[in-house]
Amino acid sequence: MSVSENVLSVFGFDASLVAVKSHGEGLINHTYIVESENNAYILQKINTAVFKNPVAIAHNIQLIAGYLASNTPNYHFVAPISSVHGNQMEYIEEGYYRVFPYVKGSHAKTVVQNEEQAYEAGYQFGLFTNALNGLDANDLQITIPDFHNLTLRYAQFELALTSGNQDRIAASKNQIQFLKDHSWIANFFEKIKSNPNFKLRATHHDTKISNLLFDDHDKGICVIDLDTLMPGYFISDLGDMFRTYLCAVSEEETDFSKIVVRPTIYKAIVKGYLKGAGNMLSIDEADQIYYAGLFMMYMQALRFLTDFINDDIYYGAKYPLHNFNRASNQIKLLEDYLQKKEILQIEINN
Ligand code: GN1
Ligand code: MG
Repeated sequence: MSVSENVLSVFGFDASLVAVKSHGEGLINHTYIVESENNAYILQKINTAVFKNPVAIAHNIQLIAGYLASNTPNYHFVAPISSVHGNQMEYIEEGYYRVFPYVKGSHAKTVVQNEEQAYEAGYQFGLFTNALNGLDANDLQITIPDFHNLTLRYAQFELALTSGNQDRIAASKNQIQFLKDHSWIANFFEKIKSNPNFKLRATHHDTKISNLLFDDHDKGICVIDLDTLMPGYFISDLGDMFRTYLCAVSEEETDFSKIVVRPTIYKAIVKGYLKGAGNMLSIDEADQIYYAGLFMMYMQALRFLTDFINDDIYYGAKYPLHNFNRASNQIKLLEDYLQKKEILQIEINN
């Protein structure tokens, strides 16, 4: 997909003076880098099949930009650039677009290579939620209803088993059985939802490593991609770090022998997160640090397998077994994580 001259001009770019290239590996939005002679920008087209109310995204970004500016003015926040009409988001040719400045001297990573990077990411995402601790999370709008509602994700999985592609259901027999056998992970989430000591917080909901910008010394500069910023529980952010950093290979890996949880990375994430979070977590919340990983790995396995059974309607697929493989990958990760429970808990108590 390419970007039209019209879209570029709404954000003040002259198509003959900029170079536009696809950027990043996100599954949902289309992201481009726009380079002029002296500057670079990130242009994004929002996927409106997923984000049905893009105006909610713009509302949230503006709300927290204002909140951070008055409460923690030193916090590095990347606000969108206004269009020639003065808007931070524009509806052009049946699509919603926005532009961010490219943060100079920054780079993004696709995998966590060492403990220092894991600590730094944990720290930055903890700091982010902590900086917004005083904001009433209910003032944020919901950009994707029930996004991390594991109860609903389980119900969607069960529905797919009755109405989905029968051949794909048959091919997924083992994965389906595994997910059913571990439905206690979904049941436990119900306890969390009804526990008043679990606070609804301003939650990022997509803490993969490429959503943190690093400087040349591998220190974090700021978190990016605030489309799924909504009220949520801390287990979403901490859990997605476990899900995406603990293993040296990603959810795309199909050689499952490489899927191994690294306890030292677990310890580094937790240390960093708790440092950034300060004393924000309640005792009940802090008791569920390990559960955060179960929650996110299990949910992602459910989502990938459900999508495979539903003929890839949500994520799409680069090859026929793509979502099947990603689900199997996440199940393998969850198995190793379950098996290492004791070791991981010893790590954080030391
Ligand atoms: C999607 O598009 P991306 O990669 O930022 C998804 C996340 C999943 C992730 C899995 C809005 O994120 O929830 O964890 O894929 N985002 C949405 O790779 O569904
Ligand atoms: Mg994202």
